[in-house]
Parts: sequence; structure tokens; C-alpha cells
Amino acid sequence: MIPHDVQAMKMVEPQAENWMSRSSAVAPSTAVVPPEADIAAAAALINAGKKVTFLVGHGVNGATDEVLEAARLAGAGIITVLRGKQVVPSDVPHHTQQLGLLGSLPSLHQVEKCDTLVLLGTNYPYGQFLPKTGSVRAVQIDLKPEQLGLRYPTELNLWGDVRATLAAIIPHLEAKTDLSWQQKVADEMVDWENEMQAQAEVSYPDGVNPRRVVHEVNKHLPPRAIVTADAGTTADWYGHHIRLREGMMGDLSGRLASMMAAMPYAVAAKFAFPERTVVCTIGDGAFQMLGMNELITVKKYLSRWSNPQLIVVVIHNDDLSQVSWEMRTEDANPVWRTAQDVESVDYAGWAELLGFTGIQVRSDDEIEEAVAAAFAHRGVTVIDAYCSRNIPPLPAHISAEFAKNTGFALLKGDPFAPAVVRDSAEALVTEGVERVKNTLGIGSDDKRRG
Ligand SMILES: Cc1ncc(C[n+]2csc(CCOP(=O)(O)OP(=O)(O)O)c2C)c(N)n1
Repeated sequence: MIPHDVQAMKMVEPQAENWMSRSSAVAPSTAVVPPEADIAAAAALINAGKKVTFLVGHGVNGATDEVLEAARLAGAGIITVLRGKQVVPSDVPHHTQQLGLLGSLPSLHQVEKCDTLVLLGTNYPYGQFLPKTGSVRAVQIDLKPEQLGLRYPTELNLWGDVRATLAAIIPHLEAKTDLSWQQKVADEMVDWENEMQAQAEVSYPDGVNPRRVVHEVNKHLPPRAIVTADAGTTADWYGHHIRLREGMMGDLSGRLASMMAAMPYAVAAKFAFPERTVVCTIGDGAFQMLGMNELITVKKYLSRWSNPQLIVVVIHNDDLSQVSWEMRTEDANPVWRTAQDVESVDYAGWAELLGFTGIQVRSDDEIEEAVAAAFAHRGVTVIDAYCSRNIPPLPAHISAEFAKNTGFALLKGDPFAPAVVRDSAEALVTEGVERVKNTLGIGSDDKRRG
């Protein structure tokens, strides 16, 4: 505590003899390039690969051109990790979006089948989704030396600015003539996009399909839009359904996956880029924690922004759904409603109370019109989508462990067991309902009660 009278005293500027550090306010040069021998070795490693995959992270921001050129020469497929999503435009055909639980099947297949992995500006921590040790040759480039070789036993570690280092490597890369690997990756991505579209079109009996809401939002994103997501299921839908085109930006809380980032990030984006449209996708749990109150901040500062368009999409499922699913799939525990239920609030009404536009979406048929209205409105809109809590944020490939745990959770009396079995089967309709019934559907109601 600082006493009141001390607060009012005039401060004497500390001097160097008071051990005052006189630091520079100038950012360091980032044109850090590794020695020529390392550049040549990295190029040789990439040249030797027949099936090269680039794993692109947040540290590659600003180096889009270099990544695309290097991938063109190497005939590489590109995976972006969540915070690297904006680095590679979504219309690059061999960009398979994210990896892991909220990633795509083509990304998973790349990791399983590539022979060379190039880690660029990433500290991707989920080792179970990286190639098996020794199955590929790997090189990493990063400006943060502490990240080099941390997640994968790389053969070469280049400490350098990714942009400058790739620019130095590119002249050493031989243009591959056999582009069958890159083409295969691109072909698989076409199938995956159809799968995402199909999953967005599934209708569920107990509420709006959140995938369809986010899928529809994606269709309307104007040039240079900025999209944020929170740490709940919106992170899954962001990975699966948001496609950031050139010039767009997106972000969420990365490695720690802390809730409550979506709204502050969106507000920060409006301050930093007031002329751009910003879209915040957020679960009702996070919206109650730091979202409804952030809208008061928005009301206070809205007049400062040249373009007042801010769209908040609330996935209103009365559930801390991401964790409900983690309880089922990772811990084999049924959902404990005391911990997981979120009190239902009229979020559209709350928006109206603040003078904004609030739109309720209570059925899939209303999604298109609501989203179009939000993007047509030059102001703040809250879309309050009453979603089903039983839509599984399914990983691209259901692991045996996932299926077994979910089965056990349902056997232990999950309160939503019948709906979960039914909706999981619906979600995977394109992959074959039988497979889902075999893995998740654990037979009759009697058995479940037993
Ligand atoms: C600060 C914080 N608390 C708790 C968690 C654990 N957690 C991750 S997602 C989640 C539920 C999010 O619920 P909601 O915002 O309603 O989104 P939904 O998953 O239902 O879409 C929780 C509790 C976290 N990541 N960060």
C-alpha cells in the first residue's frame, strides 16, 4: 500500500548512481541469419526429401512470401499451427490448416507420411501429433534459441529470423520436378473441406449446430477481417471452419489455452485496427466471465473507431462444453452437471440493453439471415446462438483411447448419453455411422443404465 501523502509527493528522477538502469527503447535487429554452412546444410536436407512438410508457427509472421516460395521449390505441404493460421492464406491448396485435436485429417496424414519435417517459428507442444522419433529428417528455424530442438529430435537447428533465414536458404533449394506429394496433400484438402461443409450442414434435434454458425460467419468475412476465438469449443470451430484469406488476421490464447482471451483480443484489435471488421467467437462460459462486461468497454470507446463493426458470436450451449468433452474423452468420466452447467442468460437482450444489436438464433434455418444481418450492420452485433451442448469437438481421427474413454463415460451414467451417441453418429455420418456406433454407441439404453 502506498500512503496517500506519498502518492502526492514529487518524484525525484533516479540517477545512474542510484543503480538506475538506462535502457534503450529501440527494438533489436531481427535480421539474424545463421552461418552459411548451416544454411547450406538445411537446404541440402530439404533437397534430399521427397515428401517435405513445413510446420509453420506464429514466429513466421511477416515471412509469408518466403514460406510460399520455399514450399513451391521443395514441393512441400504446409501445416499451420493455431497461432500460425494467418501466416499462410487459406487458398494455398497445399495448406492443410491445423494439426492435432482441432486439426485436419490431411495435416495428420502429412505428419504420418512425410519424410522431412521443417519446423518454422513454432514451439508446437503436442508431441503425440508429430512424426515418430527417427521416422523423418527434421530441421528447425527459430529466432528463439530456447525453442530449438525442444519438441522434436531435429537433425539441424538454425538460430535465426525465419524470414531472413529462409531468404538465405531459397537460392540453395532445387526446384522439385516431382510434385506428386504436394498434389496429394492438396487433393486430400479438397476432401477435407467437403467434410467440414458436410459437418456444418448436419442438423441436431437439441439446438443449433455451432459448426454451421462459424461456417456461415467464415463465408461472410470481408477483406482484412480479424477473427478471435476463445479456449472452449470455439477454438475447435476456428480451426475447422475459419479460413483466413490473405490480409486477414486471427488469434486466440495459444499454448496455455486460457479462457477469456477472445473478447479482450477483439477489443485490442479494434483499437489497433479501427478500420477493420472484427469478429469474436466465444462460448457462453467465457462470455459470462469476460465478455458481457467487456461489451461495456466497447460501448465506452466505440466512437473512437472509424469502422464500428464488431460482431460477437456467442455459442450459447449452457455448458462448459470443451471440458465436458474432455471429461468424457480423456478421463472416461460422465459429465458432472454441477460443475459444467452454465446459467442461461439472454445475451441478445444484454446487447440491446447497451444500445447494440442483438440477434437470437434458435434454429439452423435462422443462421444465414442472422449472420448476413450482422455483417450488413455498421455497428456492434451480438449473435446469440442457442446451440446443442452435445456436438462433439471430434478430432480428425478418433483414437481408440478417445472412443474407449467416451464409451466408459457414457456407461458411468453421463446425463447426456443418448444425445451424445446420437449426435456423435450424426457428426460422423460421412465417415460411416457404423464405425461410430461401434466405438461410441455402446448398445442399448438398458446397457447404459447398467
Ligand atoms: C482461465 C481458464 N479456466 C478454465 C479453463 C478450462 N477450460 C477450458 S475450455 C473450458 C470451457 C469453456 O466453456 P465455454 O466458454 O462455455 O465454451 P464451450 O466449450 O462451451 O464452447 C474450460 C472451463 C481454461 N482453459 N482457462
